[in-house]
Amino acid sequence: MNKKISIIGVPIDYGQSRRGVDMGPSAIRYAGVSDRLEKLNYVVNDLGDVPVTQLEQYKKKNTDNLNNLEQVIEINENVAKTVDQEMQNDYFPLILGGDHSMALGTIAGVAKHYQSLGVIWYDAHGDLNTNETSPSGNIHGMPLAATLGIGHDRLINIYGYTPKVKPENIVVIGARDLDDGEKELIKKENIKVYTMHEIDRMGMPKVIEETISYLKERTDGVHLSLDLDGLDPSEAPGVGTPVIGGLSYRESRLAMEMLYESNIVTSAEFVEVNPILDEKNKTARLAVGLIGSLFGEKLK
Ligand code: 4U7
Ligand code: MN
Ligand code: MN
Ligand code: MN
Repeated sequence: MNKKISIIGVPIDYGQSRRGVDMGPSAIRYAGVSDRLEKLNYVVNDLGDVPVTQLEQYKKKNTDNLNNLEQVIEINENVAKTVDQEMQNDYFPLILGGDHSMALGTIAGVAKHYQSLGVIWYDAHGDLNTNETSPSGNIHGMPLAATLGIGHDRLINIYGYTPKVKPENIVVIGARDLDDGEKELIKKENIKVYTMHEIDRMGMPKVIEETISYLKERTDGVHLSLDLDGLDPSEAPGVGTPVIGGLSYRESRLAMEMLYESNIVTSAEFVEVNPILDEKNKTARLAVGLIGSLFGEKLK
């Protein structure tokens, strides 16, 4: 794994409706992410946060069933530029969120560095809505569709190009709350999805083994997009859209350890940590534990 890591905070909460997720990057830093990585002998460069204008300074607005569209676009253009720059300087981008709409920017910045980027979407949700299928108008439910080039023009064209990722290069892990439009899209584009049902039947080791060999065959880099709501809310309560019946910390840690061993992950983001909804920063601490595992920490 790349021994130089850039930490980039994205304190965005415009992509959803619950305030507080903008404090996610601070909470993860407070839980000790840099120390943890430095102990593993990485050079860690914390760039601070991508600038975000506070919502109070804007008038809340909905355009074509897209809440806060202008703010989300503006921030994500900056996210893409920052991520792109860090990759050009040979740093592994580790992006902390913030609501999941930030994946529009992270993947835009990452994907241009590869011929055929793979994406692991670790999440209770598919985030495969468009403004036409979304029941909420919240953009954090749309970024994966947008990276495929599906959805509103403004969302798919972030950082000036589309599509960013091919549907056959995506693996969704942990899904248990998919909207009808998302299910249709999964079928139509033949997207690989491991729902909780499959994970329960197969076990996490098999799911990750399959994911690794599937992505190794067809990609030259892999972005991990981990939404903390993929974990069960009994363990990770600090998220805005919790769904019961989720992955355990232990399963998730194992998944990260296996990904480390495979050496396929080339960029990563940990998103949707909401300290206001959390219990004593538990969810941020889980995020740091998962980050440690992804970068090679083993508790032995
Ligand atoms: B997250 C939802 F309807 N699908 O689109 C939507 F259930 O980034 C939730 O995964 C989206 O947390 C959750 O609003 C987005 C809803
Ligand atoms: Mn989610
Ligand atoms: Mn998500
Ligand atoms: Mn969420």
